[in-house]
Amino acid sequence: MTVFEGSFVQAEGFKFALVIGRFNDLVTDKLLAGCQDCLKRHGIDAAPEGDQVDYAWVPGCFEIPLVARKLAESGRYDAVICLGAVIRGQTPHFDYVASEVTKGIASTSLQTGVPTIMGVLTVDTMQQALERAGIKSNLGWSYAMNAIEMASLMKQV
Ligand code: INI
Repeated sequence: MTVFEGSFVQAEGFKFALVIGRFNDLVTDKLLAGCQDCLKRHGIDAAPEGDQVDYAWVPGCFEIPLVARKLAESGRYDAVICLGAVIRGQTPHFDYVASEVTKGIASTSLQTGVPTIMGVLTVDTMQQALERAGIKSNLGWSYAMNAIEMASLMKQV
């Protein structure tokens, strides 16, 4: 029997792309900081001028899949991490944006074979978003862990 399991201790050589939505950047800036902190503490040079992590900023979550897919197709990255925040308002806009970004990230992963991490918060209020972006925990950290784990796992399977 073979058990495939991603490792968190051999992350040094990985290359990642981050795609970050500017919409709700009070939240996405904090997710990004958590994500970078985790990458650095796993031995990855996350500096924008370094050669291990590239950054792409997009207007909002709706635009994330297009850019994530292009980066994944380049073949340069072990994983792509998507960071965004969709916060429910008074109109159905939330549902459209949340649905498209979720589907787009899933199809990017499946169609390119590059792990594409769904680091998009879909919440009802700004309070809930901030609680997940640092007030309580910072899910940006977890999304970086997910990327390391999947990058490692994909090298094994
Ligand atoms: N984009 C977000 O990232 N989060 C949101 O909460 C949001 N809402 O609610 O409107 C949002 N809208 C912008 C959208 O992602 C596109 O950038 C815009 O529609 C242009 O295509």
